[in-house]
Amino acid sequence: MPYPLPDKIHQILTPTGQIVGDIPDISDEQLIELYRWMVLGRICSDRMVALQRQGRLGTLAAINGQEAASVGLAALLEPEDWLTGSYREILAYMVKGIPISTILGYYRGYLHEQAQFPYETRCLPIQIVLATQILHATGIAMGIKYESKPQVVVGVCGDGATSEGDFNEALNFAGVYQAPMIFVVQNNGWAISTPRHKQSNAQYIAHRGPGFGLPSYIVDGNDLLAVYQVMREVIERARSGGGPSLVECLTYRLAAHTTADDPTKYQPDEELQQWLSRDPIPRFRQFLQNRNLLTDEQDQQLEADCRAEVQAGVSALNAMPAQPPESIFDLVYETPTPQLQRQKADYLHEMGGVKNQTWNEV
Ligand SMILES: Cc1ncc(C[n+]2csc(CCOP(=O)(O)OP(=O)(O)O)c2C)c(N)n1
Ligand SMILES: [Mg+2]
Repeated sequence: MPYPLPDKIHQILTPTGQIVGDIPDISDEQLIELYRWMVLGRICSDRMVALQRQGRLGTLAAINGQEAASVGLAALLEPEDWLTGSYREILAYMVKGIPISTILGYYRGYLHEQAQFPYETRCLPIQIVLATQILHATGIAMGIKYESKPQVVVGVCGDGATSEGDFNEALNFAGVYQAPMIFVVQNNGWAISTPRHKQSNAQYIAHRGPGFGLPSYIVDGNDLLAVYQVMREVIERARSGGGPSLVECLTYRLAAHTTADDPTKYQPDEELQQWLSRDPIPRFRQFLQNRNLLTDEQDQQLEADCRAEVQAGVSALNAMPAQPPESIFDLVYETPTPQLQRQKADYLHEMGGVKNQTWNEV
């Protein structure tokens, strides 16, 4: 059997702050930088939910609880590497270089340039159709292999998305073509209200990798150092021609599926409480404090700086030109059908002639 089945959960830092693995070779400044990304992600996610509640953004998915996996999967990517993800990857996209204002613009339904992911970031747009981004990622990775470039691709999806044919087909293609591709599954236990055990009878999603000939890893997704360490190994292997890998990050969403969801209808409170005690941010903060790398004052300052950064993103969003609401009718067909033209006219009539909404500063 060339690839032993993974049966070990990689962990470096337990929820109670115990060090149980080798700390990766990483500077003190980088440790603080990784922590800052997690704090920024949590603040940004909370602010986005508040903006949605005020009617200033559309439906969106909070990332609370998944900050360690999000930062760890993106932190080691080079500018030329590619990242494809779902609606749950906003923090990973930020780490890869997408401005906060661009993400906010997307969630306000803006389509103009300032709300689109810049090409230089090598991020594909946020994908809502589950697992399709994994096929796109694999296609890009196969292209990179064909052109013998030193780039890698990280494709991210949730546990629910792994039940799609697309995910499994992508694993097969990446394996056969030995594409420089890293599959990352953010297994947060739920696909809206469908629990993980109803997605697959396998104990771990990573157990699927060896069946496709891929080295696979199960990682404590709330342990930033563990995710970082595994990502370093799989990225280096892919970049040096060693082929694709599958990484399953065991994590949990501490918020609703989206702003249109009420998890109290299905999520057992004991489960939530258990995972609240594994929150990746206090765990990493404690680690930094134990190493005398972060005082309470420095932590407060870091948080204030992150709030200011998110606020700057909101201000940049408010300075963007508003999207004319009728533009939703303009982008479906090159030549609109008579039905669409009628709908557009009715819509504009209903809107009372209001074409552009303006947003006051918040
Ligand atoms: C192909 C497809 N089927 C169904 C949906 C509706 N849908 C949106 S999110 C979601 C759950 C996805 O769960 P998971 O992959 O675990 O990601 P998570 O939201 O937990 O991050 C579903 C079924 C969709 N967007 N695309
Ligand atoms: Mg999920």
